[in-house]
Amino acid sequence: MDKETAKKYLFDMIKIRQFEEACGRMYMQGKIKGFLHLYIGEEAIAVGSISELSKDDYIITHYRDHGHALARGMDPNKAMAELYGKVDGTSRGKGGSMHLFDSDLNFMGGHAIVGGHLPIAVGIALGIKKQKRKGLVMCYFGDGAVNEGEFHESMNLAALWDLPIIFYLENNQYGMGTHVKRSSANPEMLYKFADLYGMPSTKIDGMDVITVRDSAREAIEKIRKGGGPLLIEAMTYRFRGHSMADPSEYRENEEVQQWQKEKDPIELFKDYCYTNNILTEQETNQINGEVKTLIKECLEFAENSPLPDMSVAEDKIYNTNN
Ligand SMILES: Cc1ncc(C[n+]2csc(CCOP(=O)(O)OP(=O)(O)O)c2C)c(N)n1
Ligand SMILES: [Mg+2]
Repeated sequence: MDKETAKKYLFDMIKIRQFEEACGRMYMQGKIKGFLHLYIGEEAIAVGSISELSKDDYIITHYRDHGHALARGMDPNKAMAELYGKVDGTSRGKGGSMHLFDSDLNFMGGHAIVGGHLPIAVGIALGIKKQKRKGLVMCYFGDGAVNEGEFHESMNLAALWDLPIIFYLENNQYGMGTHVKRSSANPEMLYKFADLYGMPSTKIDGMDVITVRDSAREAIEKIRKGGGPLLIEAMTYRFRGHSMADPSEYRENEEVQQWQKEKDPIELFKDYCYTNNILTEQETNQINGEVKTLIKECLEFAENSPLPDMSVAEDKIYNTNN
C-alpha cells in the first residue's frame, strides 16, 4: 500500500467516525431529530469497498447510510445539513439521516425498510444490463435482511438474469436487539445462501480495510469481465446501539469493549501503517486534525443553513390522494 492510498483510507474512516460522533452529540442537543443509526465500528467496509468503485457504478444501502455516503464522496456539509433538516441538505432537509441521496454520485439512498431496497437494486442492475451501460450495483444490507423474502426474491432474479450486482451483507451480528444466533438457523453460514442461486460468495473480516478492499476488487473485476452477481459477507460490529434510542441492554459491556479494544478498524489500520512504515504517528495525528476542522465546518454549515419554508412542505412529496 502506498502512502497516498493509506492517507486516503485513514482520512475517510476518521471522517466517518468523527462525523458520526458529532451527529450523536447534536442528536443529544436536539439539533438532529428523528431516527439516527450510527455506523461507528463498521467504517472499514464502506471505505474499503467503495474506494474500488468507479463513477458509473451505483450504490444503494440501508438506513445506516452516513458511512457509505461519505465514502462515496458526498459533501459532508450537505450531509450534515440534511440531518439537521435544513434547506442546504442533499434532499433539502426532507430525507434526513435514513434517506441520504445524491443522484450525481449514483448514490440511490438510504432506505428505511429492512430488505426493501434489494428489489430496487435489482431493478437498477437490470436497467444497466438492458441499456448496455457501464457499471454495476453495490447493494449494502444487514444480517436482519437475509430472512426477508425480498432478499431471496432479489437474489433469485439477479442470478436468473445474470445481473451486474454485488449483494454486500454487513453482518454486525445484531438486528436491533436480536443476536443473529436468535434469528438465523445457521448463523455462521449466511453467505452460503448464495449457493441456492448458483451465485459465488465469500465471507471476510470486515474490520480490516485491506481485506475489504481486496475482496471488493476481486468481485468488481469479475463483474467487469462479464460475470454475474455475487455476494460478500463482511463480519463486523457496531460499537453503538442500534439507534440513538437504544440503551443496548441486550449485550454485555465486556463484549462491546472487547471489539472496540481489539478490532477497531481505524486503530487496526493505523497499526498496520506504523508496522509497515507507511505512515508516522505525526502523519496520522495530522489527518485527525484535518478531519476535526472539516467536521467543525460542517456543523457550522448545517447550523447556519435555514429551515425549509412551510410553503414547500408538500413539494416533491408523492401523495396518493392527488
Ligand atoms: C420490514 C421491516 N421490518 C422491521 C423493521 C424495523 N427494523 C428497523 S432496523 C431493524 C434491524 C435490522 O438489522 P440489520 O438488517 O442487521 O441491520 P443493522 O441495523 O444491524 O445495520 C429492524 C427490525 C423495518 N424497518 N423494516
Ligand atoms: Mg445487523
